[in-house]
Amino acid sequence: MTGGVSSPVRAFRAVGGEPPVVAYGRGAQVFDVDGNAYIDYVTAYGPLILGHAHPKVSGVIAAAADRGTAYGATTELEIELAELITSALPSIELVRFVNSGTEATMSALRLARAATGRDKVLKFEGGYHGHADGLLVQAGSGQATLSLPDSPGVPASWAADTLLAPYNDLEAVRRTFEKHGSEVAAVIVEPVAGNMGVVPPAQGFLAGLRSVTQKHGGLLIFDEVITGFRLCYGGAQRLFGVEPDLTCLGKIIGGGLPVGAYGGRRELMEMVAPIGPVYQAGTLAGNPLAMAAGIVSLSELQDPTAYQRLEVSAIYLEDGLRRSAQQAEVPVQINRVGSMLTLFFADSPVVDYACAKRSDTKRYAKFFHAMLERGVFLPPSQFEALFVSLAHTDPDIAVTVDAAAEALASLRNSTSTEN
Ligand code: KE4
Repeated sequence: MTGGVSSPVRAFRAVGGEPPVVAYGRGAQVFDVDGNAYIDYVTAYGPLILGHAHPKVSGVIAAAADRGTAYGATTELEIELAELITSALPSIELVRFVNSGTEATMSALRLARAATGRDKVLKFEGGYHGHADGLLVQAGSGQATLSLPDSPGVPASWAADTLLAPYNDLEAVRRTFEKHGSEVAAVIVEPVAGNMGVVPPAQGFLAGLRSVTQKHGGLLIFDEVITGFRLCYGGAQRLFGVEPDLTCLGKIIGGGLPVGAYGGRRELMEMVAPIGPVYQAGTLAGNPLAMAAGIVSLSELQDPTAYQRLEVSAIYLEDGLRRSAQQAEVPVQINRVGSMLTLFFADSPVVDYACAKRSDTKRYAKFFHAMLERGVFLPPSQFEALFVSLAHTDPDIAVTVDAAAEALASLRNSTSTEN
């Protein structure tokens, strides 16, 4: 396997060292093949809001598998998950399931280009929307970690059709639209950025994107692959009260199995095959195992206390990390929205990718390993989000905060230039 991984960020290239091989997970913990236990805040980069191997999730997957794993035909499970999604996110009148977040954003962009007859797309520096060609232009996440501003193999013409603006810079977006407005098919945005580390939208930013796209006839696409059902049951669009034209989903809606989805207004989604001419397809799209896992995950999240419990746990963690950094006199910035957060080794607020990149990534690497040695598995990159799940208990967070206090204190005496 290239790099010994199935996805680059898992190789620990940004933090160094040999990544553990995981044997199994249970609740808030993962266990490696050497028997080491870790309190896990990677949570598979977002899907596992219920924690690892939740008995209800594992149970429905087993039951669905007993009946078969794929049919190449519609099942009632797809219809049930589609109904859960369309009722949770009213901006989605019709939805199409795919197998990953990448497929969801790639398909949504193809649809936006078809619907508008335009080619250009605007994304944000540090925004990551999967690895479809046109989106690997100064992407965040792995790209930011590997500091590959543009991936080789992406045709120059694709880069030319992808416009960039700094996240939270509405003026830059307006200027770009003044110049290219008639060519822009869509703006695609993470309504809360998770792939430059967590960066919340500035006041008015999302509403501003909504009005500038409406003014120029482009579509607004919310990439809610992370934020969908993470921040609240209706996603970021409910939390911030801004309705996109198209929404991309993934992660949580598959309960840890391969899934993605895109959806929006009926007249847009009816342009997609087999009703309309925009082609998109997938052998295992809507497969019964992922649908069953997604249904039970969303059902658990309908518990009215679920998001409150996540908020209380995340605040407990954020406060503990902040206090530990203050005691260690290590300057950090903590950005948190709901149960996703990032601790940046930075002196000033992180409001966009340029700020995030000024973080002391060497210090993050030291912190990461100091925490791993103490049984806490953080995302192996400064430019990822840390996720709290419903399985993280107060004792788990207390252990995490104690480990952070020791880890940060050990950093105080070492500067980032030391090896
Ligand atoms: P996938 O193709 O990895 O299922 O989804 C792509 C994607 C799309 N949109 C957003 C906002 C995303 O965060 C992602 C994937 N996230 C990354 C890291 N945050 C997944 C981890 C990985 O690449 O291994």
